[in-house]
Amino acid sequence: MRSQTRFLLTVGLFVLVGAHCFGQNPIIRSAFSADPTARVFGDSVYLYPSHDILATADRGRVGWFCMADYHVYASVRLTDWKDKGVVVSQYNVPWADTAAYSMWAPDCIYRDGKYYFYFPTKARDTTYGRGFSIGVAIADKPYGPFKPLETPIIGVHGIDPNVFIDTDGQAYLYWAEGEIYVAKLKRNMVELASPPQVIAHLPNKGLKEGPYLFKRADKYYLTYPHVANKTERLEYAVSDHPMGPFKVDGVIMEANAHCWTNHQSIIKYKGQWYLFYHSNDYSPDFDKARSVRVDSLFFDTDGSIKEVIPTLRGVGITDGKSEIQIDRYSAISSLGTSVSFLDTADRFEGWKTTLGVGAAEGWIQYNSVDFGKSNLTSLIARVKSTTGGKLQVHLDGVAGPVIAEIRIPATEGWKTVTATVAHFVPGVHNIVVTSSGKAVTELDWLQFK
Ligand code: FUB
Repeated sequence: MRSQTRFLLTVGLFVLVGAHCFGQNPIIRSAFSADPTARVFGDSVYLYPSHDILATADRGRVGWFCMADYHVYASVRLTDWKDKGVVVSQYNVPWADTAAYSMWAPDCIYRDGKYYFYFPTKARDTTYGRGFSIGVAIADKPYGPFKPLETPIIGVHGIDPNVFIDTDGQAYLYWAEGEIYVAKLKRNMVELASPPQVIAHLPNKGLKEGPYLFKRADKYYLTYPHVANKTERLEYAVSDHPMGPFKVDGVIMEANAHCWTNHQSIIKYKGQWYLFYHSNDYSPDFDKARSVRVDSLFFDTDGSIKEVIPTLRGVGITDGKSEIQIDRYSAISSLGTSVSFLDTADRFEGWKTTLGVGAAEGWIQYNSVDFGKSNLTSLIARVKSTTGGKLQVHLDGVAGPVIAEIRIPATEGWKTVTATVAHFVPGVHNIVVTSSGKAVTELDWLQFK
């Protein structure tokens, strides 16, 4: 639903419950986003992704990546991402080729009171070399305004910059150009302090790009997308030193057949590790229009990274009083339930769940809903069913107690109906919606009151 009423209702709700929603994947719902670099600055996480747009005959190259600028997003809870606006555009980079639309994967890092934003793009003339150069823009705040420098970093050619500052204060720049490169940075963060060197002992077959290095318990983890088979999967190698030698250690996330690229960053925030990555949720037929996701990441006792299985549910606790987008499910029945776009002409409208598909009873589960402490007595749901039907909401499992029954009158269009909450149980719970009978019913969202 995209009416002014819904907008006002949502704004009102944000004010009331404090924007405690949108923890699900993808996390950026208003535009395409890719190549996410997440950074913890102060008490917030700042997200610096690439910004995919669609190329047209007079903008970029149709069928290829097209990126003109970068936005930064911020969140404290990782469940509500605020777009803080454009930080750098190809039109305000003095040396950039504005016909290139090649503002690929960026990074941002803090040092000595300044925020340094690193980005690759193509230069207008070949003085800096052919192909991609890497530029820097500097700001006093993580959301800008960023001022791009007059020239790119001299001596660096390639894409996907990543900067790491070690505990001894030495900064390193990583980037990709077929291989993954590293060089020390001077204290000024914008000049190389050592010649570029290739990071050895990484897989020698299949493209590697998107380096992102982090340190944990004195080990340096170099993570990178690698085409081990047909599309990119996220892998990592470990070392005792930021420049290597590295030893390949495993897979962080398996390849996704629908999206050729993937691109990662890993942060620890409030005691939990998170993997930011991308897929093409809003653009299933064109994988150069991507969307950023986040899932939790865990380590084994030996320090190895446990493989992350991508989820739609994502991270964080969803406020029971917000619109619960149950189509971003934690689990779903193999029969009787399906998830599809609400409107294929405007996919940013999001998704809906259909239950009773193929006359089979189905279910869908959504984890970690916070009911709070005060009594929630009713449930509203946005639903549709041409025959009319009934849905049941269970607590903590398909066999768990039914806390509400949603009766749906026969309707051609979407309708908001109210149900009584039979058994209120405070705290954080998983909820399961089941179809009752064999009627086909559609559910957009539900919300406790
Ligand atoms: O977004 C353009 C390119 O695709 C990035 O620079 C690569 O890492 C890949 O994600």
